[in-house]
Amino acid sequence: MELNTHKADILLSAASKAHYPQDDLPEIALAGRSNVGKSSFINTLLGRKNLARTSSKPGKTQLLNFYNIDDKLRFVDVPGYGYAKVSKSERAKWGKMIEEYLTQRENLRAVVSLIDMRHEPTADDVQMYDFLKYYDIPVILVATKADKVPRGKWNKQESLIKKKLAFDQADQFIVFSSVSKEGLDLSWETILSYL
Ligand SMILES: Nc1nc2c(ncn2[C@@H]2O[C@H](COP(=O)(O)OP(=O)(O)O)[C@@H](O)[C@H]2O)c(=O)[nH]1
Ligand SMILES: [Mg+2]
Repeated sequence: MELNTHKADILLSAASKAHYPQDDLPEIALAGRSNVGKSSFINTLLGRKNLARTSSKPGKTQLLNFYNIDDKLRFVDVPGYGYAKVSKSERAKWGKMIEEYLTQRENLRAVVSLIDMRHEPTADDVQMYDFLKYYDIPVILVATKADKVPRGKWNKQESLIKKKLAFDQADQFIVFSSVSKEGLDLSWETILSYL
């Protein structure tokens, strides 16, 4: 597929399926803990500085953000999980919104699941991965902030993450950095393979 990745823009934000785009363009969703580097990943893939907002104040976005890429593909930015300072009812609303999208959206081709490469996956990370596997949703595991991990430790961190997740070897694992652009080409290649 010929894709002009620079022809990208935010299309709309939605909280429920009544507001999702009404066509059959393929969608790749992005999920991860607040602050894992999700917005940075989107910006890096699209060669933009600030299309998806990056911030050090996590937990702000509470809607699904749909990005249109060259009228051929959409990224769907799922609000980050694991942010402590939200109420129980907010968390429940968030859960319903995510579940509705992930389990009912026919356009969905794969989920890019982002995990901080520096640490062992959290309980929330494991829960998200289990959820995706349970619903048979293809996962692209992106280990973020690789520039903060010495290269000599990459294999060890990869093993640690895979073990904790009971990682399915059928899924792609990508070491990524929005600073060094490590994993950029492989990320695109993998995403395009699901379209
Ligand atoms: N060193 C480094 N910092 C990163 C990387 N990706 C994101 N960050 C930083 O991590 C923080 C959170 O990033 P952001 O993309 O907003 O995370 P989000 O909450 O998951 O959307 C910001 O300060 C980013 O600059 C990366 O690959 N390397
Ligand atoms: Mg973000």
